[in-house]
Amino acid sequence: MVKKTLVAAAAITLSTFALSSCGNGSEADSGSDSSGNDDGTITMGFAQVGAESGWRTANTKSIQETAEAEGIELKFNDAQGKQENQIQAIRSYIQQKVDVIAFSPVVETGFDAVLQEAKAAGIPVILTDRAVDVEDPSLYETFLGSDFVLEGERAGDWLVENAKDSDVNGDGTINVVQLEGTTGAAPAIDRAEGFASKISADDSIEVTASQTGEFTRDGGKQVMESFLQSDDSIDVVFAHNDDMGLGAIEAIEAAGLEPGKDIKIITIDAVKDGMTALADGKINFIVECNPLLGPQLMDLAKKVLDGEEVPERVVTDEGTFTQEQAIEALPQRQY
Ligand code: GZL
Ligand code: ZN
Repeated sequence: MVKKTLVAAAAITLSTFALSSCGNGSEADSGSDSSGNDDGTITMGFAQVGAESGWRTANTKSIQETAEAEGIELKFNDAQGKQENQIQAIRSYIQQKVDVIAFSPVVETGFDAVLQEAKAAGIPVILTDRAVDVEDPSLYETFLGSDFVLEGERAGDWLVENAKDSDVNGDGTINVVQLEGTTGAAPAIDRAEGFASKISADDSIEVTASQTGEFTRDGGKQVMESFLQSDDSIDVVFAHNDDMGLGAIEAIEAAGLEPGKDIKIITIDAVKDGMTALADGKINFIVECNPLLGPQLMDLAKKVLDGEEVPERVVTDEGTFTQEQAIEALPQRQY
């Protein structure tokens, strides 16, 4: 199974390079109408995962606002987290003969057939946010999004560096419970992999329980309630996104414990509600995952339709935040 891996040479860090297009002499006709519409506007079909988290809301807003600003006609579908809905939406875009299809695959596998249909219809596909595992890498033009393994590694690195303060109950082991993202989704698989690879450096750190909270606040709360019922020695929660971490905070407080102090919390995303909890000391560390993919997506779509070369993968540039940094950064945060 050929999995599109991060091609270091081709990976262009979003914020430091403008997307270099090594045109194939198409400059001459770059003014040509690059879409099926006679008035030259581009029609894009976008199949979104759902509206499960603050990250997703910000991601959708960025895509819709950028399409509007750039005069791209956007057909948009919210799959409510169901792969079959996403596949159906892509099929409908093929029937409507859109110029380009973009989507964030809810899970990594099961898209080969519908992507073959798009290819047969001559409609280019751009992946955003989440990757797919496909046999034939020509089934999509490029992938624009984060390096989720790196995000998990950054979370693990922080815990290793802060291990001594993280054994809250002082029993000599750092007992971690993990709130996983959607089962089978690239961010869930890769963040868990990155985190595990880094904490293996310190054998006093152990993930004693791990379960999916579906990237939602409610899911995180329910799973954390069950963890707290079965284990009274939890030191740390590693949540694959802020929303599940915020749900865990509710469960921890309902159990009469102080989040950020009695139980340390590490999350990923850095959306406003997460950063606010971090600034308030209820979360201890957040790894950023940038949802503002709209501008780069529309730029890539235009280049693809103009027959220009685009990198196989465009990795977003992201950082991390401590409690002090969150206090600093909050006023400027866009989402
Ligand atoms: C990550 C994205 C994840 C976010 C979650 O790029 O796919 O899905 O981390 C969202 O908040 O639900
Ligand atoms: Zn402990």
